[in-house]
Order: sequence, then structure tokens, then C-alpha cells
Amino acid sequence: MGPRGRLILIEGLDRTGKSTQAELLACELGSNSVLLKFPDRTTPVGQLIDDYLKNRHNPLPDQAIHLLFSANRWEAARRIESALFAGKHVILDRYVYSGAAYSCAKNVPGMDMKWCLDPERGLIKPDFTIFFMNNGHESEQRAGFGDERYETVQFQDRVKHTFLELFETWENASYRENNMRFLNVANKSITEVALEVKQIAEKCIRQGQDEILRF
Ligand code: 2DT
Ligand code: MG
Repeated sequence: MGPRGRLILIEGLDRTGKSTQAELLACELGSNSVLLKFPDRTTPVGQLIDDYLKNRHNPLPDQAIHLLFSANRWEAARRIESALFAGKHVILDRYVYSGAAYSCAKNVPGMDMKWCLDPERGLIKPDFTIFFMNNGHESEQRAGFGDERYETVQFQDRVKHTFLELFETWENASYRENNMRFLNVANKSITEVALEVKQIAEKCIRQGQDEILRF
């Protein structure tokens, strides 16, 4: 059996170009890779999530939608694991960190970070996480901003702080040091970012470790 594939996550704030870059990276790695976007709106659970995001009056309680986002990842867990063991690299566009950061940023009593992270425990953890940031409010100028729930400047600010708190307080230092990169994409072209992402991914693939990490 050959070496297992790498799990590489592209995370970050809304409209920082995550999906574009995840697609470019998957393209770059070719048929030896699989691209998965979360939420995966194509599954039955994903359709409930899609409806929630598009309809501001959807009455699902915050706890319920949080658990659906998590279930949407668990639905894909076996697929991810078998792809990795088949030697394929799996590129993720959002994952557990988005799940915890967005829900926790809502400041719902009882839904603290631990509560938000608990349902994710046991999911495969990325071998490498690239976190896309920008300087401030560039994202709201992108086309389509405001169409979906969560797309307000005020909420995005809270999400940004919650992401940072999540990495600083809830992620271990060794993962932060060795398995993560914060990438400021402000004022960078798609091509420039793609090159950086490719270099990070290639290094991660070269270094390859055998054992699977888990949340
Ligand atoms: P996209 O715009 O990337 O499709 O995301 N979200 C995402 C959560 O609240 N919890 C999660 O677990 C995930 C994966 C982020 C749609 C929105 O869904 C949010 C933005
Ligand atoms: Mg979006």
C-alpha cells in the first residue's frame, strides 16, 4: 500500500477566496485529489442547511442548525477516510473551525466554545490548515455580500475574533506551529495566493506523516 493522502483545509473569513483557491489546488493536484466543500448542500442534511442560510426567517433553533452542520461533516467522514487511505489528497473548503466559530459568535447562552466543539470530537483533523484573512471590510464589497444569513459586517467582525480565540485558546500550540498557516490575502491576486497555497500543500505532502489526526 502506498502512503496515505493528506487532508488539507482552506479556512477563513467569508469571501476571502477560499472556494476559488480550494478549486485551484484540487486542479493542481489533479486526479489524485478530492475536493469537498462544507456545508455540502447536496445531501439531505445539506439541503436543510441551504434552506436555513438562504431564508432569514427559517425558525431552526441555533442549537439545531449547529448540530446539522456537524452532522453534514460526519456524513462525509467515512468518504474522507477511505479517500486518504486510497492515497488521495482531500482538499476541504471550510470544516470544523467554521462550525465552531460561526455558532459561537452568535453568543447564544450555553453555546460556548466547548459546547460547539463537542459534536466534532473524533472527526479527522486536517494535516494542514491554511487560514485566509484580510485586513478589514474588503469582503463586504464583493459581489453578492449580504445575500445569506451571517453576511453582515458586524457579525463577520465577531466571527473573525471568535476564529482567533478558537485557534489561540482551543487549538494546541504544536498544531498551530506545525500544521497551520495564517495567510493574509489582502491585495494579493488570485495567482499569487494560488502559488503560496500550492507551495504550502506541496511541503505538507512531502513531509507526510502516517498517523491520522483527530479532533
Ligand atoms: P459558504 O458561504 O462557504 O457556503 O458557507 N458555516 C459553515 C457555519 O455556520 N457552520 C459550519 O459548520 C460551516 C461549514 C459559514 C455558508 C455559511 O455557513 C457558515 C458561512
Ligand atoms: Mg458564503
